[in-house]
Amino acid sequence: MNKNLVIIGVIAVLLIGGYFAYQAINKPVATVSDNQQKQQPSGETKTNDNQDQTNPIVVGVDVNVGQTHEIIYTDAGYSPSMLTIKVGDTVTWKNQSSAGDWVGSAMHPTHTVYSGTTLQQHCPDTSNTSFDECKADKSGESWSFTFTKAGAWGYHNHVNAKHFGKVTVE
Ligand SMILES: [Cu+2]
Repeated sequence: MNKNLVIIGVIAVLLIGGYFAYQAINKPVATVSDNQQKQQPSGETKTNDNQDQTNPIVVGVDVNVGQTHEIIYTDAGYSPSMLTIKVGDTVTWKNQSSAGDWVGSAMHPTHTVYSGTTLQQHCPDTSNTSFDECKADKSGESWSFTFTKAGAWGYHNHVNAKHFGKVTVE
């Protein structure tokens, strides 16, 4: 009798204790996770909306727009004398020499290599498409040309042809 009562008592204590322990463990956890699950979806939705709105701007930045490169002309010549650029890029020659600078496509004196036309045929080059400045600029002036053809394009100073350089367009 006593043994049975003890066993029943132990089982009862374990069941009751286990029930309260189960309630104590699960209730707070369930409440916290419920609150987190209710809060997070609205927050994540707003974050995703913001990312969707900014993505097109990031793609726009990646679009290749023609870059501008500088070549300085001094009494020593062109620097850099060799330059590699991309199709659509622009090169600006800045005359910091004490004399004139007339940037002209190879070969001197005809300037036919880039355009296929001679200096006499394409100057004055009002459309600025023949890779020929068509006049000598003065110290402190500059001239820009946008390359639309891939290739290795030699050039020189038409009024001082010992100064020359090359623009490689990829
Ligand atoms: Cu020339």
